[in-house]
Amino acid sequence: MSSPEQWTHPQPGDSSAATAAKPTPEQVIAGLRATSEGGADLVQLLTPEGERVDSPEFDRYVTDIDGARLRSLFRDMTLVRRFDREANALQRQGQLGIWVPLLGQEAAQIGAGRALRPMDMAFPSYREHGVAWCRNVSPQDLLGIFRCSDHSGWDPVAARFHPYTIVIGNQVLNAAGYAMGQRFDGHVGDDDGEATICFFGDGATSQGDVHEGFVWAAVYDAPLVFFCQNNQWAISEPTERQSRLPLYQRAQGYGFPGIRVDGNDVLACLAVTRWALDECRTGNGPMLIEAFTYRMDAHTTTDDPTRYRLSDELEAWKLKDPIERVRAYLSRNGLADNDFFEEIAAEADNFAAEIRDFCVNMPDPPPDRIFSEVYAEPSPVLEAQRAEYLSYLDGFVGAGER
Ligand SMILES: Cc1ncc(C[n+]2csc(CCOP(=O)(O)OP(=O)(O)O)c2C)c(N)n1
Ligand SMILES: [Mg+2]
Repeated sequence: MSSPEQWTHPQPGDSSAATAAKPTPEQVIAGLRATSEGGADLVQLLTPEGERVDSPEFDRYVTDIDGARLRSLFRDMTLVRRFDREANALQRQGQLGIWVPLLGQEAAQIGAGRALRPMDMAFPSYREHGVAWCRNVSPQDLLGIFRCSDHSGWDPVAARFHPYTIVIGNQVLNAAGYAMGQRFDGHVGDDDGEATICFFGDGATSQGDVHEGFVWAAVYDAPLVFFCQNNQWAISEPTERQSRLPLYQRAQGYGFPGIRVDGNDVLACLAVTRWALDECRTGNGPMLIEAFTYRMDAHTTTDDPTRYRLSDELEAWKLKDPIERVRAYLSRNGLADNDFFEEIAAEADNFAAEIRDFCVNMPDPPPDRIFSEVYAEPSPVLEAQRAEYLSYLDGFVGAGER
């Protein structure tokens, strides 16, 4: 495969022979495309067909993943997908203001989420419902955000999961600062150390905040795993419009390691993220992981991807489905039978019914909640604002029923 790294770039003073080594238009196209293909550097432990690939480097990070644990990862991915599909349907029925689908990204999120230790901290963007699941943030709390009745229903310190961030790339700065704090507070340096993980997309890598976060984390050796889910699209912009080289290679320019993992392979994502977190907790951070995956649905429920991408691309990625390859592996190796798969399907159905019931009956939060949840301590100014707002609301017909 032709890739940008293989080309000879003319330097000042180069002879015309060197200039003649400029890439042809075909090479340019192939090279740009090379940023959106798995490539030789892709870490993979489970093929799309569900076959185990040996990895001398990463097998040791998943030696504990026996049949039971793999079944558990399968369950995580199945339930999270079911939650996602139910929430998508709820939006279509007017029960949510908007939904941000994770379809196709289950392995990246469950692999990374299950690699975290309790004291590690995670900073999501807005699509990380699978990581939220691993941090025990309830799906009901997520629904509050998308029903627009809540900003964030969980305690980020207790959950070790920061509120969702919609401003692209902004959480990278928050995470860099947090990880620098972990280092300054002496929580890094041995196997008991802490680490931080920060999730963002391929499009976010073009944001200044991400660049600044990379610089700060690098020069302060922050214990931070940058976890980029390259789902090939930033709304309607393909990855080729974000970078001339594979995203994981960006890390080199900042002086820390970058690695590309098959983002549809839950085992590889688990192994690579465990490795990267371990490096960070023992003082060798930061690290960049590019999880190579695909957004199988729309960007959000307000988007129509048929306007900018071809359906054959989606069809090709369906063959790399993150859940199906685990199902194939479990079945082929006699680690799960039909009863198991039926049990999980039934659990997913019940879970979806619970989600639906909760969502349609979700109470609106009391109107003064915005005054009680923003600052740690009340203040006279805040109290005055609260009183003024409540008396304003009392002026409306039916206010007494509140
Ligand atoms: C600073 C900023 N600019 C623009 C937007 C609008 N916006 C929302 S999502 C998005 C694309 C992000 O793509 P990517 O980083 O690849 O993440 P993905 O949605 O694919 O997970 C954009 C441009 C925003 N939310 N914040
Ligand atoms: Mg993207």
